[in-house]
Amino acid sequence: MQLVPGIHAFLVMLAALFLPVVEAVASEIAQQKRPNIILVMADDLGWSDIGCYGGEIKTPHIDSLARDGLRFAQFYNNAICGPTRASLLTGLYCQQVGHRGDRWNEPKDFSKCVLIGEVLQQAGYRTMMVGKWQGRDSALDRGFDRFFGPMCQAKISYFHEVQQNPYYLDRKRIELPKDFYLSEALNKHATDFLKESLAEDQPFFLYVAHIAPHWPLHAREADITPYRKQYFDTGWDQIRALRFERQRRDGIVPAQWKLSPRLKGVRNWQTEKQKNWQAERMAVYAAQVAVIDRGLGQLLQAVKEAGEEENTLVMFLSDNGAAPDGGLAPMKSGFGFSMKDRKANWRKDGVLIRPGSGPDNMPGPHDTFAGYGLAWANASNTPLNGTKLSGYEGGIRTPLVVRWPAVVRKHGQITKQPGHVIDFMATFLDVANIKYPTKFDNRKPLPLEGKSLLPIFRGKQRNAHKELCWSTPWHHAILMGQYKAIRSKKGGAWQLFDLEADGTETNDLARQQPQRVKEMTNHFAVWSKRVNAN
Ligand SMILES: [Ca+2]
Repeated sequence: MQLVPGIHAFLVMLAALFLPVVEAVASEIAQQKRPNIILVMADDLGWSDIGCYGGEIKTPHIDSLARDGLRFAQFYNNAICGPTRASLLTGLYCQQVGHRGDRWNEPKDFSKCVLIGEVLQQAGYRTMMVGKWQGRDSALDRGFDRFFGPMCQAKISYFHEVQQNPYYLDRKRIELPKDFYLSEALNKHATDFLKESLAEDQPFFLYVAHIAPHWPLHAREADITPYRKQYFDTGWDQIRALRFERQRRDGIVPAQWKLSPRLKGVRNWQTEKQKNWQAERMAVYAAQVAVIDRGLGQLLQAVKEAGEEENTLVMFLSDNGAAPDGGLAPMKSGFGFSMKDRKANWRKDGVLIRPGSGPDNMPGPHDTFAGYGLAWANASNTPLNGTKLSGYEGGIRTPLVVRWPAVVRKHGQITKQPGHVIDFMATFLDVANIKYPTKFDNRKPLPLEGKSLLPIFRGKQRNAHKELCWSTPWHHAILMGQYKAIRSKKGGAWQLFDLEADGTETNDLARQQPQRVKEMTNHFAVWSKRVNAN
């Protein structure tokens, strides 16, 4: 009988010996299960340019994310590069970290925030970034383990180094190879970083901040060719009609919405005198979008080959709506370039730019500098009203496509739940099971403004933001439930739109519902004061 307790004691002792090992293994498994995160952001891409939001530009890889995952029909940014990036990186309204609609992408007041790379890095993630870094310091000082891209302090060229945009690989200043093309270089370095990470056990965060399809219109001839005839044959009116038709068919916009009218100044395509030139502008832009998609394809292929598809969260969005710049008619100058000032000191190699754009100076080549203009921006944002810089939906609404097979189970979903780039920080911390820090180094970050999107990924209803507010370069705006109030920063009356019935903001309800306008604008005033907006 004595033997039994002895064995029992022995077994207890054995279990006690192994318990830490068992726990360690369990914790290692939990550690391994933390998802990888890939975030790809386009720059100045319109709401409907990609195929899965109605566009005719070939984006098979972005569309594959939609097919296997989830599209957000009402997701928001801050209408311009820097403010969107500040919110994306911090989970705060950009005004809270010192932004007032200006161009720098990083927060100015670091005492009040922590960056997404910093938090993920400290929690054991490998953090990597390629692309648009507009800070005056290195991304490696701001929470990233790896970096490739330009320190953007001036207008970019896709083909050459510009004096004030030096390129870095991590902290090393690098010279660009011959036959350089910016988006391809970003694709290559993103894929290289990704493959390095996939070879290790550590979970990773890869942030691909493309600069395309932001002007200038620069693309390789082989990428432009497939689009030239299509845009000449259709024109912007038909492109808008076709995109709208596909959006309604696919359920990305409700049937009762009306197509927003042409933006002021945009003419009927039939009366356009320079169809060749106009078509070329959109064809070059489409080529720039196609290169982004190709890069995503390379990333998805690497993830697939490593067998990491199931546990990798992939997201794609744009930092603001399509940009209105570039003019509506041929011109002899633009973007600071003219015959009097061809900016010999802009490009590092000193090659002069052929200023302006027109039938005798087609966009696309390395020595041109052009934008596609308001008419095509209008088409890029189909069916929404407004452009980049604006508080209308065409300025602030972005596609957001999400694939994460382990969590987003129902394929091809479209959610109407609203979200905002302030939600990324909360989302990434939630999926990685990390607590938002109350203290980081010597900083005391403000409480998060964003809310996790994870419930939406899981197919559930999340508690919606009570309100979302904007102070964009042109407008003040507030969204509460299905209603949005907006006014010009130059003054004038508030407008009110029911976005559920009228997402294209064609029917102003302010006169019919003055009480609602008053209530919403009171909320806006409180927000504006709280975040110190202008
Ligand atoms: Ca932008």
